[in-house]
Order: sequence, then structure tokens, then C-alpha cells
Amino acid sequence: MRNIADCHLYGILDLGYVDESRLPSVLSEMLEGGVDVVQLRAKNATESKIEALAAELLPLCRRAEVPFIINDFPGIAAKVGVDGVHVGQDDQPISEVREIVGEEMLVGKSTHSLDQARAASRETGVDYIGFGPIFATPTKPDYVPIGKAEIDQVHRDVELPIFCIGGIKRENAPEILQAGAKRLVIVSGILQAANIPEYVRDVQTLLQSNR
Ligand code: TZP
Ligand code: MG
Repeated sequence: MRNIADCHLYGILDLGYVDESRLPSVLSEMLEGGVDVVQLRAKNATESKIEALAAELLPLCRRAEVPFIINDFPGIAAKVGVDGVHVGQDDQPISEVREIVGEEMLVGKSTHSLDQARAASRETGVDYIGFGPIFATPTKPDYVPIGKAEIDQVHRDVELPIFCIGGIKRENAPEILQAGAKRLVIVSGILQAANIPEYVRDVQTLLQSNR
């Protein structure tokens, strides 16, 4: 299993973009392209549905040795035995999440400003952060975009792996990397790509030339 510090491209299976019947094939294409870490994000699904989907998708990630992370539900993450859980600013405190998932599981936290990123890095039990939205995005409306200007500073201030997120596409990835990003999350860009493996490979090539 890949270490989170060695992960540079984070893909999210967001049920807002993919019908659940297509999840296994879309995930297979993301893995074929070489995504490093995958999250299941299902904002409007029931817990039992998320649990069933996670149990179905986990073996595909295991075969590829790619960490599989569940958004929002530490209880489901623990029950299915996935590799991680991702929580937001308004979810349970990390200490409670850790009580549910234990010490081994990856725990990620969303941050939406430099101050939140610094705070998350001081919290015990956070393994990585998401930092965004960098740009406004329909995937996460109602959030004020951070912009590119603070990407460099967050990498100076925070030692955890930082995944920039929000409005990032293959087309604008170079400018995000130019601004100091080392790791990217792409949701709709990947899920709406005409050729997912090629899209993922192209972004990985950009990320690799940035190291
Ligand atoms: N958190 C901050 S922005 C975002 C999340 C979950 C959505 C990013 O989606 P997209 O489609 O890559 O802009
Ligand atoms: Mg959440």
C-alpha cells in the first residue's frame, strides 16, 4: 500500500458526477491511469448504500495497492476496513474520529484557509490535508475560493502532505504547480474526461516533472 506522502494525484468518486452503476468501471479507469489515492464521496446516499459501495470498490483499490478513503463516515470506514477517512471542518473532532477508526487508518481533513491549514497541522491524528477550493467549483459551491496566492505559503507553514483541490483540471494544473502545489485533487475533471486513463496519465506526467 502506497504511503500518503508518496501520493500526488488524488481522485474522488463523487456520486454527484457518476451513477453508482458506473463506479466500478470509472474506478478501474482511474486506477489504470495511475491515480495514487481514491476517495468515495457520496453526499446524498444513505449510510448503508455507502457501506455497500465501499465494500464493492475496496478490492479494486487493494489490487492496485492504492489507498481507499471514505468521506465523512468514520464508522463505515472502520466497519468496511478501508484505508482512510476524510472529514471536514464541521465534522467530528479528529480525536473522536481516531477513537472510531484507530491509530492505523489514514485521517484526512479539509481546510479552506491558511489558518485552518495551520490549525489542522497542529492537531494530533491528521495525516494529510485538503486545501481549497483554490478556484470556485460546482462540486463544492458556497465556498469562497482561496486563490493561488497562498499555495506557496501553506507549503512553508504546514509539514503534512497538502492536496490542493477545487476547480483543478488537466488544463490549469501547470499553473497550480507553478504556484507551489505538490499534490492535486481532481474531481469533475477526471470524472467527466472523455478518456479517463489518458487524462490521469497526463496529470501524473505534469506532477512528475514538477518533483
Ligand atoms: N473540497 C474543496 S473543493 C472540492 C472539495 C470536495 C471539490 C473539488 O471538485 P472539482 O470538481 O475538482 O472542482
Ligand atoms: Mg464532511
